[in-house]
Order: sequence, then structure tokens, then C-alpha cells
Amino acid sequence: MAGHVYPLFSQHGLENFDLPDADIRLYHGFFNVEESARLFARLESEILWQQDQIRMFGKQMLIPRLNAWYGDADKSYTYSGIHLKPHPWNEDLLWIKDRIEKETGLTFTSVLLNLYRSGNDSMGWHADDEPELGLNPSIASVSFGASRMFQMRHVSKKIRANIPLDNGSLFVMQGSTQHYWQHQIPKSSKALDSRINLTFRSIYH
Ligand SMILES: O=C(O)CCC(=O)C(=O)O
Ligand SMILES: [Mn+2]
Repeated sequence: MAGHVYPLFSQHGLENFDLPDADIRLYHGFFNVEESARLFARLESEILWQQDQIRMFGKQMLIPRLNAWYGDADKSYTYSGIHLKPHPWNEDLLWIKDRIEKETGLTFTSVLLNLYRSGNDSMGWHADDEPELGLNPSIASVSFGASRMFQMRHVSKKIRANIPLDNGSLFVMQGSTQHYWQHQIPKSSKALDSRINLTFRSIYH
């Protein structure tokens, strides 16, 4: 069953997935091609991108991508030993946040941005389960630029899913998903253009 996608139904660009212990859905083309191109260009040049270091195997290593943390001033965030103090919201981020809050009925305090410069940039297996995200984190993930494979694996069952996150898509994870599933963006050997991903989150502290 490895590597299969399980679309339950698909209508008006919305795809639901029949995965156990997961509450996920994908909106294709949530942002249209013009909006996506404009937002990609603006975010790429205006976001204060940085390359953080994490400690792995007892060594300090640069993460294989650039990232940035924006949001409400009092909401800092710690993951993999990286402590991120937020930059204030800018106009583009607030516009995107408003669009996805209206669609999902969720509210977000913060956004983690990742810039994958090529197929060589990646993010390893993890769950978005930091305590400050609350018991059942709601995550809204927006992608611009090159399509990358979002891989999921169940923590105890032998089930995996591969979900391509295309330009302009909105992917939502809710409920118990982070308890039972990990995800990653693997490297790709293809010569890929860059991709920007934004994960909107709510921090409770
Ligand atoms: O780039 C992606 O689609 C995933 C990003 C992610 O998992 C994260 O920021 O926690
Ligand atoms: Mn994640």
C-alpha cells in the first residue's frame, strides 16, 4: 500500500482523503495562477529568510532550506531546538491569512514559512505536535511555486500517502492527524524550481 494517495471524493477542486486517524483535505488552485505568481514573487523578495542551524548527531548543521517565522508579537515558537521570535505580519501574509480563515472557519496566530530553493532542499520526518500548538493542532498549509511531494506515514500502521502540493494549493490538517501521522518533504533529484510553503498555526501560551 506504500506510496498511494487515497482521494475519497473530489469536487470544485476540493479533495478529501480516506486515511485512518487523519483529518486532512486539499484545495487545488485555492489561489489562482495570477495570485500565486504575484505572491510567490513578493514573498521570495520581501520575507526575511534565514537559514537556521539544528543540532543533529552531536553536530551543528544548517537546515536544508530557508525559513522565517511571522505572526502575533507574543507568540514565539520552538522546534528542533530552534527558537523563533516572530516578525510582525505584513500585508501579503494578512491577506493570505484572511482568505484561508474565511474558507476554513479557523483562526491563526502565526505562520512558519519555508523556502525550498531547489529539489535539493527538504524537510525530514516530523509531526507538528509541539505543545504550544495545543492538543489537536489545526494547520493550514499554502504552497506557491514548484510542486513538491508531501509524504505521510502512519506512526504504527504500515500506511503511507503521497500528496503532491501544487502551486496555489491549500492543504489542511486537523483533529488527531498529528498524533498518528508524520510528514516530510523529501529531496528530489529533478531540477526543480523553488517553492514557498506557509503553514499557518495557532500558538497557545
Ligand atoms: O513544505 C511543506 O509542505 C511542509 C512544511 C512543514 O511540514 C512544516 O513547516 O512543518
Ligand atoms: Mn510540518
